[in-house]
Amino acid sequence: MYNDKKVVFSGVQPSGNLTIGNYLGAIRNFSAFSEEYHCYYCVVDMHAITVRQIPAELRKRTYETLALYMACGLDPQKNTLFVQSHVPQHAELGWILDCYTMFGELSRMTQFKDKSAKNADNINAGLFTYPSLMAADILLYQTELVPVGSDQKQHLELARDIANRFNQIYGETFVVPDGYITKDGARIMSLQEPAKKMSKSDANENAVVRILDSKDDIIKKFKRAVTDSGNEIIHGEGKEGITNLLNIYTCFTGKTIEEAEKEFAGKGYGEFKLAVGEVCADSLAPVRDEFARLMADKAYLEQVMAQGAESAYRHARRTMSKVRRKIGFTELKH
Ligand code: AQP
Repeated sequence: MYNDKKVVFSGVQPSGNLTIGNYLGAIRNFSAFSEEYHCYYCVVDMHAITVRQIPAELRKRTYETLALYMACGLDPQKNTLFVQSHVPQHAELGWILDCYTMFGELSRMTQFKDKSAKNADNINAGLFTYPSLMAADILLYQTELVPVGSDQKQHLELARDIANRFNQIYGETFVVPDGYITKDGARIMSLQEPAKKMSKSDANENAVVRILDSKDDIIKKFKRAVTDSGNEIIHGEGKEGITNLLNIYTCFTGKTIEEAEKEFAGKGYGEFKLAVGEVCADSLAPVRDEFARLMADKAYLEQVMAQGAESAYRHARRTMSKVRRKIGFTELKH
């Protein structure tokens, strides 16, 4: 515990322009914790390099992701907003936890299988050990709660297993974290292949709606969304495309699926897709405006980064000193 408040931690990779999946599954839910918890929201640039990045792009997206956190309502005075590589204890604990994570456990991770298939020419060790670095991110701050989309469930389970294993060997060291996965928004699917989750690094631009897309682009993408050969706007099996659109619509309007189905009963796919596009674009408009304002003030973003790194570093250092002592590393005496 830190300042007597329980801790919330979550992160987003600056590996592309963020999508409404990242927004609805994760970032939008972050600010609800700011009053009650000590919140650490991290731009996880070290995770991003498990896939080859263009350096200038990575740098730019790191600033953008931080600005998006704030544009989505995270006040840097109430939340610790920081960049992972600015706090070296992430790498340090990541390595230590690698030694408490089993090869078999990592081999079972579906994200590793998916990303290896997508990046067959660069299946590096970092891609494989990604989950133990993620465990380090979380455990470093003695985190109680991790708000994430449902695709991170498996990694989170592994973080819990690693924490329990470490605690069993050395006695209480880490808080064992719980996931916080909202029911709606937990899994937004691709607009072109609704069986696949929407991913910011998808090569097909029509599959992905980005938080910063213009209203015109958002509407165009929804108009092109894959549906099915029927004509009813209802959710369920065989209607994966429509189910995804209904889910997105309800996330932005706060309506239930049943209410949305009733609203569009007897209407055509075209009218429905346009309505989803409109509500999505209009809901994101204030985020886009605030993002543009923040990006124009790089000095302020750098100030937030520095302040966040300092606060995260202070907490991370305390956990690391405990971990180092427990595993038998020697102290450097001055
Ligand atoms: N489609 C999604 N639906 C709901 N939540 C999602 N998240 C990601 N995609 C969806 C949630 O967003 C947070 C940040 O994700 P990340 O950047 O750490 O990595 P990711 O899960 O690998 O996201 P992407 O968009 O698929 O990135 P790339 O293409 O780089 O791999 C997490 O909480 C995640 O659950």
